[in-house]
Order: sequence, then structure tokens, then C-alpha cells
Amino acid sequence: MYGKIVKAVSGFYYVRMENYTLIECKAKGSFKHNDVTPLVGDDVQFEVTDGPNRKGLIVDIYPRFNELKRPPVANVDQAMVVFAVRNPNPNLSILDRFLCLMKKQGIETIIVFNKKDLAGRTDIKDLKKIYKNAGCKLYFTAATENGKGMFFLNRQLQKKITVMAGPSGVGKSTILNVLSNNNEEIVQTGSISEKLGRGKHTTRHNEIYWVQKKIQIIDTPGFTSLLVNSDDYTREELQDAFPEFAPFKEQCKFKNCSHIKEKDCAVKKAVDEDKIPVSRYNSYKSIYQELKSQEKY
Ligand SMILES: Nc1nc2c(ncn2[C@@H]2O[C@H](COP(=O)(O)OP(=O)(O)O)[C@@H](O)[C@H]2O)c(=O)[nH]1
Ligand SMILES: [Mg+2]
Ligand SMILES: [Zn+2]
Repeated sequence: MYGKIVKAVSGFYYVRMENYTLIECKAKGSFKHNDVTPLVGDDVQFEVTDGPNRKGLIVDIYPRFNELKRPPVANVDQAMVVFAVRNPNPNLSILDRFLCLMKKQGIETIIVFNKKDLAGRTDIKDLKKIYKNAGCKLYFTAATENGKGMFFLNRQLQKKITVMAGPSGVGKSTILNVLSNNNEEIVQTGSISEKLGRGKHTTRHNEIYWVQKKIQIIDTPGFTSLLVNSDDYTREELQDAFPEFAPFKEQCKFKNCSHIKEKDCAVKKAVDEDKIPVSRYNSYKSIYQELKSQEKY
């Protein structure tokens, strides 16, 4: 039988059949033997081992068209990173790290700034300016205000599997709720589980939600920090993750300029002249220094 892994929890894989039935599966021992780990998002072939109790065994994994290391998921069409315009204020350094990691893994990322109803006078304008040339589509939403701004996001998500990430408290579950027309069976948020008296729901594992006929979203645990490792990027490669540097770096005096301390650096000049956002440049610099300190001598 065919299905898709929608959740993986301590050695059990929850496989969704085409008729939405969930089968709790183990993976055949030979996977472990061959160092293969089934991933959320995998399309699999499984055998039913216990029909009445909906249990099964995964016997084969279809070839993946892509595979992410962080978060560990397969076969995604795009990533969506969510931050709040305010409350909590966005940590752009973490956002930029996320963009770097996704870029390296070859996944297109869209940025959603939620809680736009809480925006100060220039917040949205400022964020638009910073991310204008960062190579990602930007969306501003207010999920609690009748899904304001959600129309365009909804369109971007159609016919795709999107992996969603971001810190906790920015409105990820609320966005899922709005997209699913508040179908409580599909998604839980803090508010809904409070009603059920179960306290606030926090996402602890990656899970695919089929929020609309043509929209699937993988919810992931909220992160508080993100480290870009030297096995993700070499110091020299890092600048490729900042497309706004591209128009300037040809004009640096040194061909292998790192844009950190060199003389006659056109990238630094562009930052001084407000042609490259200082916040993006600062993210580059701090990731660069981290990569440098991780290098083994
Ligand atoms: N003002 C405002 N509050 C929001 C918005 N979206 C979500 N919230 C609130 O922010 C809190 C955290 O939302 P939740 O969806 O649980 O965030 P998650 O941790 O990212 O899943 C809840 O109290 C939501 O009601 C929004 O657009 N505007
Ligand atoms: Mg949540
Ligand atoms: Zn330079």
C-alpha cells in the first residue's frame, strides 16, 4: 500500500493513506541496516500488519526529490519562515541564519511577518527595505484579524508542501488555523487547547498538516537559536547566501575579498552608502566570524 509519512515519534512513523487514514508503522529492519532513516514527507510502500488496530510496516521508501538536514524532512516544495512584526520583536540575525541554511539546501524560502496589526509606524517599511533584495518573497499577515493579508499567502501555498519554521509565539499555529478555516481537528493552537483544558499546545515534532485540499504544511518545533556550521558553509561560500552583495563584489579591490577587513571593499562601501542593509551585512559578518572560529587548525 502507498502512503506518506506525516509524523515520526520515537521509532513510530505515522503514514497517511490517500483516504486520510493514519497507520502507525514501524520501519523494516533493513533500513537501519543500510543507514536509511525514514523522514517526515517520505512517500512509502507499507504492509498492514494489524488491520483493526491500524498498524503496519514500512517496506520501501520512494526516491526523494529533496531532503533537508535541518529540519529533517523530505520532498518539500518550499520553506516558510515566520516571525512577528512585534511581540516578540523579530530577531533578524536568526532569520538570516535560517535563510542561509535553506539556500544551501536548495530550498526557496518565503518570509512571513505576522502580527502586522501590532506594527509601529515604520516597522513594515523598514522590514521591506531590509529584505527587498534578499531573494525571498515577503508576506505581512495578521492571522488573528480575520486573516488579514492571508489571501496572498494562501495563494503562494497552493499545490505545495511547505515546511514552516520560526520561533514560538509568532503565530504559526494561528496561521495554520486560519488556512484550515479553523477546522479544530486539523490544528491545535494555544487557544483551542486551552478551551479543551489541556494547556498550551507546543509543537515538539515535525508534522504534516493537510490544511486545505491543495495545501500541506509541515509544522516544526519553534527554535530559539540557529547555528550555521562549517559543514554547511565554508567562509568563502557564505557570501553566496547574500544575493544583495552580488552587484558590488566584482568591484572589490581583492578578488577573494571577504568584505570584512579588506581595503577598498565595494561591499562595505555599499553598506556605508545604504545600498546594502546594515542588518544583513551584520548577519553576514557574525556568521563569518562564527565559521572562522569553528575552523580547525
Ligand atoms: N496581535 C496578534 N496576535 C496574534 C496574531 N497571530 C497570533 N497571535 C497571538 O500570538 C500568540 C501565539 O500564537 P501561536 O499561533 O500559538 O504561535 P506559535 O507558537 O508560533 O504557534 C497567541 O496568543 C495568538 O493569539 C496576529 O496576527 N496578531
Ligand atoms: Mg505553535
Ligand atoms: Zn569586499
